[in-house]
Amino acid sequence: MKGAVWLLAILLFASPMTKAATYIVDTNHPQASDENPGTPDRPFKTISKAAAVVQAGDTVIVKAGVYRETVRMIRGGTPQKPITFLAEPIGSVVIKGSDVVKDWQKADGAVWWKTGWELAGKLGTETGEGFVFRREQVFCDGKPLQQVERREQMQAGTFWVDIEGKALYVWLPENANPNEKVMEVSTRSVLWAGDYLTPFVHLKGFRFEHCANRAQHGAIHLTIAYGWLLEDCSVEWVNGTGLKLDNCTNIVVRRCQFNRNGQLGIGMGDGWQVTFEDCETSYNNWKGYSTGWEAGGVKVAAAARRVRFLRHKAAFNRGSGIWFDYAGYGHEIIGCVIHDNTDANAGIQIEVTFGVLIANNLCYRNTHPKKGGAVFFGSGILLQQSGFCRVYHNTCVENDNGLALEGAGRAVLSAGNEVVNNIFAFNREFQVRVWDSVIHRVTGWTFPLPSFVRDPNQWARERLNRFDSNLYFAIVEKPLIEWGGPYNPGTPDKGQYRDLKEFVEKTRQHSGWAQEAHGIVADPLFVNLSAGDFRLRPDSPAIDKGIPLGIMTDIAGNKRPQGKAPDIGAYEQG
Ligand SMILES: [Ca+2]
Repeated sequence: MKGAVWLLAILLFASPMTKAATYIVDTNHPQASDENPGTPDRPFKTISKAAAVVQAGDTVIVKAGVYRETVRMIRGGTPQKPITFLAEPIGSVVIKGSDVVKDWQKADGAVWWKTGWELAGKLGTETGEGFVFRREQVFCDGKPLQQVERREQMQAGTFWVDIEGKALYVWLPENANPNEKVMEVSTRSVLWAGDYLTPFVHLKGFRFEHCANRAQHGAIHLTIAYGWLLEDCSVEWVNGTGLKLDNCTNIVVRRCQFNRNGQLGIGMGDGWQVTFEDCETSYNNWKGYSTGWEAGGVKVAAAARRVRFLRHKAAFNRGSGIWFDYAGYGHEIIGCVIHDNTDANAGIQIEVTFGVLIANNLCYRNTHPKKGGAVFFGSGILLQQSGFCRVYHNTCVENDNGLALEGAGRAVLSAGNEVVNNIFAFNREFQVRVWDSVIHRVTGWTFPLPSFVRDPNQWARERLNRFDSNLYFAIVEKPLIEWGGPYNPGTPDKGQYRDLKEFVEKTRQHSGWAQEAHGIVADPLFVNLSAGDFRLRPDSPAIDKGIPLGIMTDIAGNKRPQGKAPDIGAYEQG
């Protein structure tokens, strides 16, 4: 016994600096104060206080409540000793960018106002329509009011900011009195921030709301940060972007929702080794930012490398579901469900990006109004000036176009893409649309070949894009494939094809090898098309018609292949 006490004393004495601390934050505790030591009996009042004192290896437990503050990390952890912030219980801690505003004065009629209002001035030169230049948000009992541009546009359910007069006006639903409601107005431009001085931070179970961030800025905003883990968090009803990762590396985001944000769910610029697992970005861009600029579910811009979206959901956004744009490579989009996005360039949009694996995804009912003639928009999957992408085992249904591949317009060529074992069915315009002036005359390749290109000579020969073993079906009598498109100067196989026989023959005549030698045209026989159940019926013609590609599971996690060969599409039925 005595020996054990001595051993304990020696251990404590030998490593006094490595003992991890646990701090408690509990804003609703009667004794809560930032002058406290952060113990259960004498907890901190704010999360910011905990962030100011934590060291590597420490844990901060935040108790249920609303926290109206910005947390800026000062120190970080290490791989072995991360700093952990834990909401207890999960989902009970709401970090809000809004403040409660009281003492409204009556202006006239049902309109009330606050004078001396100076929050957000004009925010810059972002493109878009409507009120994208301002970032106030007003919530009445948790429900957003709609912003109007001029006083005379006010009606029940709206607010207006008089910039020059420095006043905030509200007109509540049912002409209610704001002094009898909980009125929250967004005032903080970031809610949690970290950078290269604060690596290895874990956040678990927090909700973020009401941030007055501008477009392209995240309510959670990390700059050159690394080693962060976000789990079971959500960001909703912020003015700009939910989560922004600027040049971050080795980040994991798991089971988080970034929904109902003004511009974008998730934004990234540069960075590498970032994984999103089982996350969601839906109902974003309610402010109406330009969807040709940056808005919708996800946009990963600039030279990001190896960003992975696994089992991601992106639905009902105004804008593309997942958009990779410019000079990135090595990404993966696997097992995702991307649907009902409007004003969507595509469900999955790959722009000037290389070596992306796009497998086992469902892309359905994504649409675009196509004002201005970008006819390849509204596609389930869109590859623009992108190369060496592998598009395997996807199911693209009821979009404007199933898959579009655009090659012209930039110096970079769309070449070396493989589109194999996909279902393109019930899309309204074309099942596959290849708009490409270069597909038949590929010239120099300026990017290094991806590592999965084992035989450069073979790939040099096949720098043409390869389509094979896809299933096509249209309900109306119209061409399935548009091949060549108007950019094309005219090659023997350019044209619109209603059946694959002619397509196989024409492409074989032109290039010496056939596209879609194993393709089929048939109703895929989904379990329930109108209910969005795109599993295959036992009598589906897609069963066992795929080419083995090394994709060992399907979208539901079932083993692939089963039976004699892989099934075409996202599901392996048997
Ligand atoms: Ca099979």
